[in-house]
Amino acid sequence: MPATPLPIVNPATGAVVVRLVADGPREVALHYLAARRAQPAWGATPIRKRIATIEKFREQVIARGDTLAQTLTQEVGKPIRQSRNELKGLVARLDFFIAESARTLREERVFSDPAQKLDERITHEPLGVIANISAWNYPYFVGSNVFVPALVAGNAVLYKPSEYATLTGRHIADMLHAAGVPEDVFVPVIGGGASGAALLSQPIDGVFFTGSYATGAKVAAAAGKRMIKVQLELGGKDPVYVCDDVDVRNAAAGLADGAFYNTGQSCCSVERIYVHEAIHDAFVDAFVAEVKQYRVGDPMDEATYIGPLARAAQLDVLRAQVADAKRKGAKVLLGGAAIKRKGNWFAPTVLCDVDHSMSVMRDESFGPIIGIQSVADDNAAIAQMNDTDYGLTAAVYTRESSRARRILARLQAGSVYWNCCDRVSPRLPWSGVKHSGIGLTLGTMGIETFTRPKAWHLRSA
Ligand code: TXE
Repeated sequence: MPATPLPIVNPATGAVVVRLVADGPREVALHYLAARRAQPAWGATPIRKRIATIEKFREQVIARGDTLAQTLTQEVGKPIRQSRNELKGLVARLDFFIAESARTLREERVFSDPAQKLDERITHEPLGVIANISAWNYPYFVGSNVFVPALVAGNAVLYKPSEYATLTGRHIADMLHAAGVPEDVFVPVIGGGASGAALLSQPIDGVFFTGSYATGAKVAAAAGKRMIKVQLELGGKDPVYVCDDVDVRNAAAGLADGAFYNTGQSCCSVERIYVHEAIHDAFVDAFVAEVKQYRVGDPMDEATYIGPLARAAQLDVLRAQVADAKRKGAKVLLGGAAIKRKGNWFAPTVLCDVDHSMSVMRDESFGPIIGIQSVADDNAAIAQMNDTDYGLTAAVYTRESSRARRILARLQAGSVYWNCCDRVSPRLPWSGVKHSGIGLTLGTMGIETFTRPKAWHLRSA
């Protein structure tokens, strides 16, 4: 079979950075065999030694910070300051796993009765060889949510970075190997969808995926037949409701950042805003004023806030959403079209007079575009926020905590926010409902998830 070329393209310029070759079925099978052979010794290594490799990996991330940030910006178009923020966040995430893993995975005695001479215990066994099929929007983050606790728990990891974040993925592999993780225990698999599919055809013990609902459904189908553990972090259409009692300018500033940070390509980017009718017009004015200040331009420039889209294909999705919304009566307050320059550029776009007949309020946009809809009251807001196939995050802005709690309790989402948005904490589980996924990462539950519990019933003679 001929080798599949994998050109790495800078999305800000359209220039080819480097030409690679994707791993085909044969290479993927060899990677799998190497990982299978190496896993038992890694699983038998004391956990404190495995954690020590993550401590060394943390040192590498800090020491190589500038190069890592530049590669990320060159490869996915993330503005350089935001690339550095991602790395800072990565270090905080590593700190969490380093501090919590040994305690979370220790052997537990859950029952003991000397009269019956009985002891009941739980140990956490590694799953074995797992596939980590990852995304490009926060490649250091979303990968580390999986491969760090998976390695600490004693698994071998076949890591497939997104084809849009391949160079970033290779940096991760270099740093882990330099930190002492054996090369056959963390194995990068380079390529696109075909390499991912080849990985799924190997007799792996689990698959942990971040990406689109459409691909996630294929991954789940492949895993279902094989009865292996499957975890999916998929898309979102994350809504926010702004109540009538807020400081309008503060709320507008926070939500514009939530919608446009990372050029609107975060898992938990704000994708739709519902505003109480009493403050709707004032909020829209403040929001548009905020977005107008954002600097669009070369992502390597320190002053840039909005860069190109990582994937050219998304330009058509955004164009179609704007055209559909305009046809159905939406008003374009800002932007509304691609920017004519080399690379994948779309102008920051704000739409009002939108409703749920429009794709922009129901389908994932994943770009610098937002619809703002007026609502009559809290009940109307809740109904609209839940009117979607997705359920990753949802937020409410209000001064009143009891009102916030009442609303948040009724929202169908894995994470809910009061007076904040677009936020992930290593201490809290990260999960979605409906088409946003199954399973979870992060929190101590996100460490346990890479193990299977073994139940010990011990009766002494
Ligand atoms: O996703 P894909 P893409 C959403 C977002 C984005 C859209 C498409 O809306 O615009 O998905 O992004 C691998 N078997 N999110 O194209 O196709 C692929 O190589 C096995 C939201 O990046 O789902 C990559 O490594 N693997 C999300 C990974 O799957 C396959 C973050 C994801 O690719 C495969 C990213 C197959 N048949 C995208 N086909 C979030 N939660 O933030 C592809 N892959």
